[in-house]
Amino acid sequence: MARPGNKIIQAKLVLLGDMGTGKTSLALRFVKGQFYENQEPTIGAAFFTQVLSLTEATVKFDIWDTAGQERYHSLAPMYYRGAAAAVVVYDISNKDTFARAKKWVQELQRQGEYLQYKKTVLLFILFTFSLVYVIF
Ligand SMILES: Nc1nc2c(ncn2[C@@H]2O[C@H](COP(=O)(O)OP(=O)(O)OP(=O)(O)O)[C@@H](O)[C@H]2O)c(=O)[nH]1
Ligand SMILES: [Mg+2]
Repeated sequence: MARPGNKIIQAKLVLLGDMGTGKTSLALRFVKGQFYENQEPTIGAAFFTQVLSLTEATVKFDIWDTAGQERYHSLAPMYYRGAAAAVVVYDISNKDTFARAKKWVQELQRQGEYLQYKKTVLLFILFTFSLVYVIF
């Protein structure tokens, strides 16, 4: 809930990474505090919102959770365009997903003009249940 009189920041956040690395699980944990062992793969992309009330400001997150399957790769620019931050996710037990994460970082750096700020916050998230708050 927004605090009365508090500054409101609207921020688009995009989750990127290989299939099965836990993007949707992270989003669901952040937004609903839930976890599903049999989480279905995302088709295309999923959208979530979450409001974070801080002392200085209230942050309204628009979260785009992209699908990691290769066939959806070409859709990605639609979701990272105008994003304030990108969270790149990989599975610590799967080396290939780390290589894929590095490719995402390179793509974001190449496509810098798509992003809202030149200085994009890039985070590598390990395969854990940690709750991630990205503030910028
Ligand atoms: N053990 C364990 N399993 C997890 C964790 N995070 C996610 N999973 C499981 O891993 C599987 C894939 O998780 P998803 O959140 O669907 O992964 P995703 O990155 O959204 O996958 P795509 O939508 O296909 O790109 C699901 O069965 C989850 O339950 C974790 O931290 N630990
Ligand atoms: Mg997913």
